[in-house]
Amino acid sequence: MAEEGRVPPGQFVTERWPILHAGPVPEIDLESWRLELFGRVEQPVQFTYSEFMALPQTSYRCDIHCVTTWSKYDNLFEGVAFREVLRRVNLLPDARYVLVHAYGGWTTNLPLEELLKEGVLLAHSHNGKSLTPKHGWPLRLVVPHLYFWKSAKWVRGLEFLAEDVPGYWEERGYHMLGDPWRSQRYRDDPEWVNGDLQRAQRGVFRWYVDGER
Ligand SMILES: Nc1nc2c(c(=O)[nH]1)N[C@H]1C(S)=C(S)[C@@H](COP(=O)(O)O)O[C@H]1N2
Ligand SMILES: [Mo]
Repeated sequence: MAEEGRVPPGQFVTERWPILHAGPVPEIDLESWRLELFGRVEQPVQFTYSEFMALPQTSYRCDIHCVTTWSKYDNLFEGVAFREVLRRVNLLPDARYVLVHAYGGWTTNLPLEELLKEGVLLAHSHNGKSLTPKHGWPLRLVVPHLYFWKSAKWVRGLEFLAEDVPGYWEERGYHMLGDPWRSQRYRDDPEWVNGDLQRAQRGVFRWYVDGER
């Protein structure tokens, strides 16, 4: 039974976990994998995979809401809280935004304060299993309270910025914040053509059948 108010406007609930991304799944080697924190910081910081995995681990259960209208309930993500990662870097006082960089060159932008909220993780596991490459292995961002396109897969860098700059989908018309409860799918600016954007996303949309790798 659907709980009243659990699904944001315009969303339907699926049991499956669709896969959406632009471009191919990047090939990543754990030996050379790094997570880099850079930009408006006193000193850039890098983690190797083992250094990252040695950080305090946490888990968070959440619903996820994709802008293409599917929602999936009860996802248990495991990883390191964004707040915990942030403790390892000294930000300059004007750092207000983050541009998240993925292997393969994809990006997404978020206000820093959104990343400090509860449940924001850099996750390596979902429902007790390591993420599959298609879902962002070895490490993805999870921002449960925003549309799921903000949850970058294959994260390699967090760039701290003084000004907000649009990432990959945001440049193509998606909202700069993306709050599903306020239906912030597209940028308000009439200059952004939503039809083209929807066609572009349809091209990368895949249904994932549970158990398929
Ligand atoms: N690196 C990267 N991360 C990405 C994307 C992408 O194209 N590249 N797509 C985003 C979008 S639009 C969605 S809805 C979610 C989908 O995650 P999933 O494939 O695990 O369901 O990943 C997000 N993270
Ligand atoms: Mo998406």
